[in-house]
Amino acid sequence: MKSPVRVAVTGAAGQISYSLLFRIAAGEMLGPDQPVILQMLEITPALGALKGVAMELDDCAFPLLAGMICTDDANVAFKDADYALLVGARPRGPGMERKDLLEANAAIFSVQGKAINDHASRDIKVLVVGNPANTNALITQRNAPDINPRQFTAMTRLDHNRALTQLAQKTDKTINDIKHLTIWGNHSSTQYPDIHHATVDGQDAMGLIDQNWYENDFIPTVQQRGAAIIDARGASSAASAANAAIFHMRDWALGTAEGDWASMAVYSDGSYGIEEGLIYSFPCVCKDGDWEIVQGVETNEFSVAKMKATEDELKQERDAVSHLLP
Ligand code: NAX
Repeated sequence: MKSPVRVAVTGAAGQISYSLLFRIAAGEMLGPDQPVILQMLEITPALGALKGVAMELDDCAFPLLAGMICTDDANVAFKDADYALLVGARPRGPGMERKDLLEANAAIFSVQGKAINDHASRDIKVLVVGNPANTNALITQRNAPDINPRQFTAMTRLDHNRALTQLAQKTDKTINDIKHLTIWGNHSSTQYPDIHHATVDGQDAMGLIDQNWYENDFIPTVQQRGAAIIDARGASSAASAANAAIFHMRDWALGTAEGDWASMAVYSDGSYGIEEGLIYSFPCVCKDGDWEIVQGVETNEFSVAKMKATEDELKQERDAVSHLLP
């Protein structure tokens, strides 16, 4: 058995974490031979609820759960952390403008970025789930100047998984038949789900569907899926979001499937003309605990316009909080 690694999870008493923590402790994120110590962060009023979650984790008697810390202090939660899943965020309240939401979250994620910078393992892998995820990841990264910016990512895997299922259902195949699908850009309604390079059972996906379905059904369905879940369930996606976080981290740590790629919002190096330094979702391949943006994916005029629109939104989000960035 390996020695335990430390996994920090914020928003640990929230609904996503209620699914996420149990799957991490069961070994689904880092493998069946990797013990974990869970370092769970919450705001002070939620510490009671967090204690209940910790009691339930105890009651699962997970063989891989080597320890737990419950805290409202980010410096404690991120101490020596090897992995961090930043789930907790400020939700949009009544009458709150987008700018207010960005600023409220900037306050949270700058504190957490500093705590990561000062206390976490130098090799930490960070995934931001809390919305607006890409810009929250950017704020976290900018507040952690001593850590390589490549170690800060945001989650578009839920969008990727949603797109896989929509395409599988349309073509009467399974998700196992689909490869090389990409979510570009922001985890928001401007994201661009791209199937121009996707194959379904070895055939070009675009040859199996018509452009009208692609533009007017598939793309909006994937973009608006979060709102559709809220309408149906009366609450936002939780188990599927936790599942996507597990897949993102598992692939980053243990590698993407042979012959395929995954969508990850990562630190842009200027690939595909996307401004350097934005946290933008690209097709990525992971190996040996590191990710690489897949190069040479052809983009037609339709794709370039959509990739640009979501890049523009990310620039606007960044500019709205630029006065708070170090
Ligand atoms: P909940 O409101 O159930 O839980 C959030 C938890 O975070 C709460 O317990 C709250 O006390 C805690 N929290 C707030 N501020 C904190 C801070 N400064 N430090 C530590 N904890 C803090 O929300 P949940 O449904 O779990 O969703 C969490 C976040 O994920 C939201 O921002 C949501 O918008 C986002 N999502 C992101 C998705 C993605 O694909 N990237 C999809 C699902 C989800 O909508």
